[in-house]
Amino acid sequence: MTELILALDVTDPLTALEIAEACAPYLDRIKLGYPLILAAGLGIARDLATFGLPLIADFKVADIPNTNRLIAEQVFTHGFDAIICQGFVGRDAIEACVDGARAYGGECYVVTEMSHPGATRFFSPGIAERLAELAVECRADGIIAPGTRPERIKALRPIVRSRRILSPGIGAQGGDLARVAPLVDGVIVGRTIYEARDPASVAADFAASLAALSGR
Ligand code: OMP
Repeated sequence: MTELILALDVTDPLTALEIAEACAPYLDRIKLGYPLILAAGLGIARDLATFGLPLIADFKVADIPNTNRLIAEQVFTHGFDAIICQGFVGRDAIEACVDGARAYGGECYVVTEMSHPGATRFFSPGIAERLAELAVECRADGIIAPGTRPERIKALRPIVRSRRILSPGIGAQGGDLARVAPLVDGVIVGRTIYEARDPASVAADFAASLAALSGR
Protein backbone atom coordinates (compact mmCIF):
# COMPACT_ATOMS: atom_id res chain seq x y z
CA MET A 1 0.00 0.00 0.00
CA THR A 2 1.14 3.54 -0.64
CA GLU A 3 2.77 4.95 2.48
CA LEU A 4 1.78 8.18 4.18
CA ILE A 5 4.88 10.17 5.15
CA LEU A 6 4.50 13.28 7.28
CA ALA A 7 6.89 16.14 6.42
CA LEU A 8 7.27 17.58 9.91
CA ASP A 9 8.48 21.04 8.93
CA VAL A 10 7.50 22.88 12.11
CA THR A 11 10.20 24.71 14.03
CA ASP A 12 8.93 24.40 17.58
CA PRO A 13 10.13 21.07 19.03
CA LEU A 14 7.18 20.66 21.41
CA THR A 15 4.68 21.29 18.64
CA ALA A 16 6.56 18.80 16.49
CA LEU A 17 6.34 16.14 19.18
CA GLU A 18 2.64 16.80 19.79
CA ILE A 19 1.76 16.60 16.10
CA ALA A 20 3.87 13.48 15.60
CA GLU A 21 2.31 11.72 18.58
CA ALA A 22 -1.24 12.58 17.51
CA CYS A 23 -0.71 11.59 13.87
CA ALA A 24 1.51 8.54 14.44
CA PRO A 25 -1.30 5.93 14.28
CA TYR A 26 -2.07 7.02 10.70
CA LEU A 27 1.49 7.42 9.42
CA ASP A 28 4.09 5.07 7.95
CA ARG A 29 7.10 7.36 8.39
CA ILE A 30 8.06 10.86 9.43
CA LYS A 31 10.40 13.06 7.41
CA LEU A 32 12.42 15.78 9.15
CA GLY A 33 14.40 18.44 7.37
CA TYR A 34 16.26 21.67 7.91
CA PRO A 35 13.39 23.64 9.52
CA LEU A 36 12.96 21.33 12.51
CA ILE A 37 16.52 20.04 12.80
CA LEU A 38 18.09 23.52 12.67
CA ALA A 39 15.66 24.61 15.37
CA ALA A 40 15.81 21.55 17.60
CA GLY A 41 19.05 19.75 16.76
CA LEU A 42 19.57 16.24 15.41
CA GLY A 43 18.70 14.87 18.87
CA ILE A 44 15.00 15.48 18.14
CA ALA A 45 15.19 12.20 16.20
CA ARG A 46 15.61 10.27 19.45
CA ASP A 47 12.49 11.90 20.92
CA LEU A 48 10.45 11.25 17.79
CA ALA A 49 11.67 7.66 17.63
CA THR A 50 9.55 6.92 20.71
CA PHE A 51 6.48 6.97 18.43
CA GLY A 52 7.82 3.89 16.67
CA LEU A 53 7.97 5.19 13.10
CA PRO A 54 10.94 5.15 10.72
CA LEU A 55 12.51 8.60 10.32
CA ILE A 56 13.77 10.12 7.08
CA ALA A 57 16.46 12.83 7.19
CA ASP A 58 15.72 15.26 4.40
CA PHE A 59 18.92 17.25 4.00
CA LYS A 60 18.89 16.87 0.21
CA VAL A 61 22.57 16.22 0.67
CA ALA A 62 24.54 17.76 -2.20
CA ASP A 63 28.25 17.94 -1.45
CA ILE A 64 31.50 16.19 -2.31
CA PRO A 65 31.70 12.48 -1.44
CA ASN A 66 33.70 12.92 1.78
CA THR A 67 31.34 15.57 3.15
CA ASN A 68 28.32 13.48 2.14
CA ARG A 69 29.83 10.51 3.98
CA LEU A 70 30.30 12.59 7.14
CA ILE A 71 26.73 13.92 6.93
CA ALA A 72 25.33 10.41 6.44
CA GLU A 73 27.29 9.19 9.46
CA GLN A 74 25.77 11.94 11.63
CA VAL A 75 22.28 11.19 10.36
CA PHE A 76 22.42 7.44 10.97
CA THR A 77 24.19 7.61 14.33
CA HIS A 78 21.35 9.86 15.51
CA GLY A 79 18.78 7.18 14.80
CA PHE A 80 17.43 8.05 11.38
CA ASP A 81 16.38 5.23 9.06
CA ALA A 82 16.82 6.96 5.71
CA ILE A 83 18.54 9.90 4.07
CA ILE A 84 17.63 12.00 1.02
CA CYS A 85 20.37 13.24 -1.29
CA GLN A 86 20.43 15.20 -4.52
CA GLY A 87 21.20 13.27 -7.70
CA PHE A 88 22.89 16.08 -9.64
CA VAL A 89 26.06 15.83 -7.55
CA GLY A 90 26.98 12.66 -9.44
CA ARG A 91 27.79 9.03 -8.93
CA ASP A 92 30.57 9.24 -6.32
CA ALA A 93 28.63 11.69 -4.15
CA ILE A 94 25.43 9.61 -4.30
CA GLU A 95 27.37 6.45 -3.55
CA ALA A 96 28.82 8.07 -0.42
CA CYS A 97 25.25 8.47 0.88
CA VAL A 98 24.16 4.99 -0.23
CA ASP A 99 27.24 3.42 1.40
CA GLY A 100 26.70 5.51 4.53
CA ALA A 101 23.11 4.28 4.71
CA ARG A 102 24.06 0.65 4.13
CA ALA A 103 26.66 0.77 6.92
CA TYR A 104 23.78 1.35 9.35
CA GLY A 105 21.14 -0.78 7.63
CA GLY A 106 19.42 2.38 6.40
CA GLU A 107 18.03 3.62 3.12
CA CYS A 108 18.99 6.34 0.65
CA TYR A 109 16.60 8.19 -1.66
CA VAL A 110 17.78 10.35 -4.55
CA VAL A 111 15.98 13.51 -5.69
CA THR A 112 15.50 13.25 -9.45
CA GLU A 113 13.05 16.08 -10.08
CA MET A 114 11.64 18.58 -7.61
CA SER A 115 7.99 19.49 -7.19
CA HIS A 116 8.03 23.29 -7.27
CA PRO A 117 7.33 25.29 -10.48
CA GLY A 118 10.90 26.52 -10.89
CA ALA A 119 12.22 22.97 -10.98
CA THR A 120 11.04 22.38 -14.54
CA ARG A 121 13.73 24.70 -15.88
CA PHE A 122 16.60 22.31 -15.17
CA PHE A 123 15.22 18.96 -14.04
CA SER A 124 12.70 17.94 -16.70
CA PRO A 125 12.43 16.41 -19.16
CA GLY A 126 15.59 14.44 -19.81
CA ILE A 127 17.79 15.36 -16.86
CA ALA A 128 15.48 13.69 -14.35
CA GLU A 129 15.52 10.51 -16.43
CA ARG A 130 19.33 10.49 -16.31
CA LEU A 131 19.31 11.11 -12.56
CA ALA A 132 16.86 8.24 -12.08
CA GLU A 133 19.17 5.95 -14.09
CA LEU A 134 22.07 7.05 -11.91
CA ALA A 135 20.08 6.40 -8.73
CA VAL A 136 19.49 2.82 -9.91
CA GLU A 137 23.16 2.38 -10.87
CA CYS A 138 24.18 3.62 -7.42
CA ARG A 139 21.85 1.07 -5.76
CA ALA A 140 19.73 3.72 -4.10
CA ASP A 141 16.54 2.47 -2.50
CA GLY A 142 14.41 4.83 -4.53
CA ILE A 143 13.83 8.31 -5.81
CA ILE A 144 11.93 11.46 -4.90
CA ALA A 145 9.65 12.51 -7.78
CA PRO A 146 7.12 15.34 -8.04
CA GLY A 147 3.55 14.76 -6.91
CA THR A 148 2.71 17.99 -8.72
CA ARG A 149 3.48 16.33 -12.09
CA PRO A 150 2.07 12.78 -12.28
CA GLU A 151 3.10 12.53 -15.94
CA ARG A 152 6.72 12.91 -14.86
CA ILE A 153 6.32 10.12 -12.28
CA LYS A 154 4.97 7.93 -15.10
CA ALA A 155 8.08 8.74 -17.16
CA LEU A 156 10.43 7.83 -14.30
CA ARG A 157 8.70 4.62 -13.16
CA PRO A 158 9.99 2.42 -16.02
CA ILE A 159 13.53 3.53 -15.19
CA VAL A 160 13.43 2.77 -11.48
CA ARG A 161 11.06 -0.19 -11.91
CA SER A 162 10.47 -1.78 -8.48
CA ARG A 163 12.59 0.74 -6.57
CA ARG A 164 10.51 3.02 -4.43
CA ILE A 165 9.14 6.36 -5.53
CA LEU A 166 8.32 8.82 -2.74
CA SER A 167 6.36 11.82 -3.86
CA PRO A 168 5.94 15.25 -2.26
CA GLY A 169 3.69 18.07 -3.44
CA ILE A 170 0.27 16.69 -2.52
CA GLY A 171 -2.14 19.26 -1.07
CA ALA A 172 -0.40 22.58 -0.34
CA GLN A 173 1.57 22.49 -3.62
CA GLY A 174 -1.48 21.45 -5.63
CA GLY A 175 -0.73 17.76 -6.25
CA ASP A 176 -3.77 15.49 -6.44
CA LEU A 177 -3.69 12.46 -4.13
CA ALA A 178 -6.07 10.42 -6.29
CA ARG A 179 -3.85 10.79 -9.36
CA VAL A 180 -0.52 10.30 -7.61
CA ALA A 181 -1.15 7.56 -5.04
CA PRO A 182 -1.56 4.71 -7.56
CA LEU A 183 1.76 5.67 -9.20
CA VAL A 184 4.03 5.79 -6.15
CA ASP A 185 5.12 3.92 -3.04
CA GLY A 186 4.76 6.82 -0.65
CA VAL A 187 3.26 10.31 -0.56
CA ILE A 188 4.97 13.03 1.48
CA VAL A 189 2.52 15.50 3.01
CA GLY A 190 3.48 18.49 5.14
CA ARG A 191 1.41 21.64 5.55
CA THR A 192 -1.96 20.06 4.76
CA ILE A 193 -1.51 17.94 7.88
CA TYR A 194 0.64 19.97 10.28
CA GLU A 195 -1.12 23.29 9.67
CA ALA A 196 -4.59 21.76 10.11
CA ARG A 197 -6.66 22.60 13.17
CA ASP A 198 -6.78 18.85 13.89
CA PRO A 199 -3.70 17.26 12.25
CA ALA A 200 -4.62 13.75 13.44
CA SER A 201 -8.02 13.77 11.74
CA VAL A 202 -6.49 15.04 8.47
CA ALA A 203 -3.81 12.34 8.69
CA ALA A 204 -6.55 9.76 9.32
CA ASP A 205 -8.41 10.98 6.23
CA PHE A 206 -5.24 10.69 4.13
CA ALA A 207 -4.60 7.19 5.43
CA ALA A 208 -8.16 6.12 4.62
CA SER A 209 -7.95 7.62 1.12
CA LEU A 210 -4.63 5.88 0.49
CA ALA A 211 -6.06 2.55 1.60
CA ALA A 212 -8.89 3.00 -0.90
CA LEU A 213 -6.70 4.32 -3.73
CA SER A 214 -3.50 2.32 -3.72
CA GLY A 215 -4.30 -0.80 -5.62
CA ARG A 216 -1.37 -0.56 -8.01
P1 OMP B 1 4.31 20.46 1.86
O1 OMP B 1 4.41 21.19 0.59
O2 OMP B 1 4.09 21.34 3.04
O3 OMP B 1 3.31 19.33 1.79
O4 OMP B 1 5.73 19.79 2.16
C1 OMP B 1 6.40 19.03 1.22
C2 OMP B 1 7.67 18.48 1.81
O5 OMP B 1 8.36 17.72 0.81
C3 OMP B 1 8.66 19.53 2.29
O6 OMP B 1 9.36 18.99 3.40
C4 OMP B 1 9.61 19.70 1.11
O7 OMP B 1 10.90 20.11 1.54
C5 OMP B 1 9.66 18.28 0.57
N1 OMP B 1 9.95 18.17 -0.88
C6 OMP B 1 9.20 18.89 -1.79
O8 OMP B 1 8.23 19.57 -1.45
N2 OMP B 1 9.53 18.83 -3.12
C7 OMP B 1 10.55 18.08 -3.59
O9 OMP B 1 10.78 18.06 -4.79
C8 OMP B 1 11.29 17.30 -2.69
C9 OMP B 1 10.96 17.31 -1.34
C10 OMP B 1 11.61 16.30 -0.49
O10 OMP B 1 12.72 15.88 -0.84
O11 OMP B 1 11.03 15.81 0.45
